[in-house]
Amino acid sequence: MKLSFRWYGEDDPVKIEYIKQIPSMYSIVTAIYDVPVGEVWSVDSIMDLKERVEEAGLKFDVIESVPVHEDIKLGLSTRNGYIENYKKNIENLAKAGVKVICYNFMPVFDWTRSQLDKTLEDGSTVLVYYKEQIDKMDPLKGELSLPGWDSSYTKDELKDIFEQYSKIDEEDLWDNLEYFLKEIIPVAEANDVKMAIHPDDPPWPIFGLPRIITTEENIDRFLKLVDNKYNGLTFCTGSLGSGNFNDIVKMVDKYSSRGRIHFMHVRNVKLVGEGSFEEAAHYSSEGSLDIVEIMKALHRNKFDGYLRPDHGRMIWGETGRPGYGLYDRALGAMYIAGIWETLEKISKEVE
Ligand code: DNO
Repeated sequence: MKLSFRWYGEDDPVKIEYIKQIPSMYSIVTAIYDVPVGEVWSVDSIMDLKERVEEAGLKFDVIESVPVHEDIKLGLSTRNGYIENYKKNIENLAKAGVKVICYNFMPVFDWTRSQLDKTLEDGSTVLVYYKEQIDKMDPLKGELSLPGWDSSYTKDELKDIFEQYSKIDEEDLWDNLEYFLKEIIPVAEANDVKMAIHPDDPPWPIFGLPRIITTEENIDRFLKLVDNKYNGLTFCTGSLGSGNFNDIVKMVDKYSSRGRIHFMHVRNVKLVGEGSFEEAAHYSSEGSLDIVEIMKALHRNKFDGYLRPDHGRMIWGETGRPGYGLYDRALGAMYIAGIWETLEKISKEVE
């Protein structure tokens, strides 16, 4: 297991030097943020980023994300140009030694929550998703915008994209994903870069838009679209775990034993009624997931991919990017590292 941490570059209130101070931290997960979705990242900008990460004493192995242009998801005739650019990005990142690329195939919106700063009893704040609040939201009206969303769309553009998606159902989205994978996975393999799709968060359709990377059945289908280890997963425990229909420990066991998990996002989530959830501290009893059992499943399958603590609460007066403060993610990292160290020791004692 290679412990890593997401860093948003120089604009991140969390300094890379602070990340390095977390014991056993191995690598940084980052991206080039100032290039519009669908365009090619220059080799120079990638190399500069690599240098900055390595200067801080960390590895530059994982990119999260190289976003997929909406025309690819929609299957428009313009997709081929964007797919060519995507291949170029894989090649350029491989030149810098990148080993894993995380991406997602969620129409229009990435992760979605109804509130980013819900105060818990202990005074910490967390991201929450309350179904009744989401049901009242209309992304086409008002100034609704969340940090995971691509804010470059105007309301008119958004209307236009929604209109195009109204002609697309889940099966079309599967076809468009398959088309994309058949193009890019051979390039990823030739460049020894593992592609790792991030599941949909939350794992069900939102705002009438289809979502498909949601359940065990669908992930099985996804892996078969191109049955090659370069076509793999970012297994996000919190995203998939927001649906009570997903047995997270079983899924981690299954996909890690098959060598299809290249990147783990580990966080806890507390299910609070049908279709609603609150994010929680990593510690198992704080949420609905058993983090120890998840780590045990990875350990028994000799997981040697990358793992990062995922969203944390805001604690100790920290302010910053919702979900991506330093303190609670660092606590999560140490909790995970502690479980792993214990499992390593126990397995050596048994031998
Ligand atoms: C949320 C993240 C996601 C993830 C993308 C991958 O915190 O896990 O935004 O980066 O879905 O493309």
